[in-house]
Amino acid sequence: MTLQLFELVGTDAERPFSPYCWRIRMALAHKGLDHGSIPWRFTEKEAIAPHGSERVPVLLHGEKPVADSWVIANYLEDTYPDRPSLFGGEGGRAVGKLINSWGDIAVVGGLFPLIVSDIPAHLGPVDADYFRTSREARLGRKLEDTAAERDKSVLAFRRSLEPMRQTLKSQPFLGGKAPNYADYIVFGGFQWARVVSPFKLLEESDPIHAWREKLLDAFDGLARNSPGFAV
Ligand SMILES: N[C@@H](CCC(=O)N[C@@H](CS)C(=O)NCC(=O)O)C(=O)O
Repeated sequence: MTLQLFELVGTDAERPFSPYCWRIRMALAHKGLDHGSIPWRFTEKEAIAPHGSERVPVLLHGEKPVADSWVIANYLEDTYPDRPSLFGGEGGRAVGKLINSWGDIAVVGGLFPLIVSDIPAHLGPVDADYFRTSREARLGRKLEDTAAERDKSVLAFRRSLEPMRQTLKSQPFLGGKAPNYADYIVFGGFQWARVVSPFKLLEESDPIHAWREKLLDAFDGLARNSPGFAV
């Protein structure tokens, strides 16, 4: 297999859950590129260190490593220009950079406190310890204390998505008539949540819910068929 993707998993190697790895899973499907998957766990730093990264996703193209989801998306776009475009041109790529930052900060960052307490149950003991210690240091409190507020804090998260909601009122995808990498950036966060947490993030009446359903079904249900909670 020419393309191999290191993907974050826990005790179930068939349950990849990283939001950034999901961006690349969707991007590879969009380009119609077959690839292998190398399951990777939080504490297996030595497996990716030789490829110059402490984090996943890392894509191996033959011997060549490419790390960081945004860098990988650009690499795929430039290496396979004859395949369906991830950005729809240079303007789309430039605005995609903004969506990437928004996806990291508002979407992944907004989802994090809502679902973080559900993640350790998916990890083996060593990874669960690492995860709890590192994330509690980041949050400045126990994972469970964050979870205790989530019925209230989800309302602020939903409100923070208003620019996207307004956009989806007049076009089916962030990419326009069809999804592109901008959609996969945001969807990666929702798929991360779906894989690890039964917590309900969106009301059924929300246009973002309908958008998420369409992306769950994309590429023959790539995301829907991956293990997760039906929320
Ligand atoms: N900016 C990076 C972020 C990658 C990232 O944070 N990956 C997480 C998994 S979701 C990771 O590998 N964490 C390792 C750790 O926490 O030690 C990207 O877009 O690829």
